[in-house]
Amino acid sequence: MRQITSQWNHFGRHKGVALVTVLLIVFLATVAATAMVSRQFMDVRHTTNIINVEQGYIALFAWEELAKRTLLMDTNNVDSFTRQDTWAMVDSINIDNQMMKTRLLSVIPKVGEFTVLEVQIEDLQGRFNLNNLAISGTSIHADRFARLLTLRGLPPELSSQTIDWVDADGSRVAADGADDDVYLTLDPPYLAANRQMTSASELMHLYNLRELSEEVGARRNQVGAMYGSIQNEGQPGVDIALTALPEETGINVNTVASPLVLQMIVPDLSDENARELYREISNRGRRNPYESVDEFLSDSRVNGQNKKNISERLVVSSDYFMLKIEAGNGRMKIYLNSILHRTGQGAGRTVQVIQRSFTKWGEI
Ligand SMILES: [Ca+2]
Ligand SMILES: [Ca+2]
Repeated sequence: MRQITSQWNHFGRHKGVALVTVLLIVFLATVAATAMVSRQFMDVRHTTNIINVEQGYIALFAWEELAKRTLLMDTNNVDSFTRQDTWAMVDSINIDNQMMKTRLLSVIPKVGEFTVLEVQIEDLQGRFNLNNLAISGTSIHADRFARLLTLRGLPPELSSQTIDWVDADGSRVAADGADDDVYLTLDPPYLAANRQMTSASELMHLYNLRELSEEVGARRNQVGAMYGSIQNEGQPGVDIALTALPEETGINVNTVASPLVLQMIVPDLSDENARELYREISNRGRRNPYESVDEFLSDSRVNGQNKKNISERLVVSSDYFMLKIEAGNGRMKIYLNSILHRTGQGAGRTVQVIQRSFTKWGEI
């Protein structure tokens, strides 16, 4: 009897081992199958993402082409530019006319599954071009930039340091400047650009803006808001005043980017007058832009100033524009910032893209 029990126990142990082995195999098979399904799912997602991104780029370039043609239509019709021109109908800095915005968005075609969520074409000549500071022989640009810094309570030495950043030599333009001789003493050492800026964000490398301390951080934010990398939540666009363009450019009085730009052009223009004049310029109809700089100078708020000094390097037409697009297909969002340059005259006029980035906020 004891022998039979022992045999049964022996048989039971074997059965237990077989069961565990079967369970182990089932477990391993399940793990392998799950891994395969998961891998397949990842592959499908990966492929979908690649298709989405490629479709997105195609859509962005199609809309960019549309913007170029819109700009050409305008340049063929009129010689002056206002914020009420076709291209400027959508302007997230000045979106008083919501209906206009909706209308323009509705005529921009869908490309694939992508639709435009936000579009803006801004006249970059409504801002101060930092590369003007590399032009020698005129003091008007340096004067305007210094005034801009004063208006925002920024340290005046940033003016000399910006000039040194873009001028060709490696030595300081003034005692409070900073050129190669200063940057080479830093740890790690670096050189000033000593050529035109390709982006206004190069300002962040200036000697007095390079640190990430709390005090300098506030200053960096103020400067960032002036070229648009930081959005002022309460009043977006109120500080917009700076850009970097590849040649000397005048400021278009029909498309000044903010009241701040007007105060930079016209010394002693009060905050209230600047806001009022900016609002008027923004609302001037397409048929009523300033035809000449003299017409702008005849405004009573500008009148009385030293007109000769003010009028220098002011214009009523523009050749540089920034296109900003935010688009989506319900699953992802894509962004485009392009600088468009108009060249040539009459029938030979063309619009070319001279710079592109795909970030949310273009630091241009
Ligand atoms: Ca230099
Ligand atoms: Ca220098």
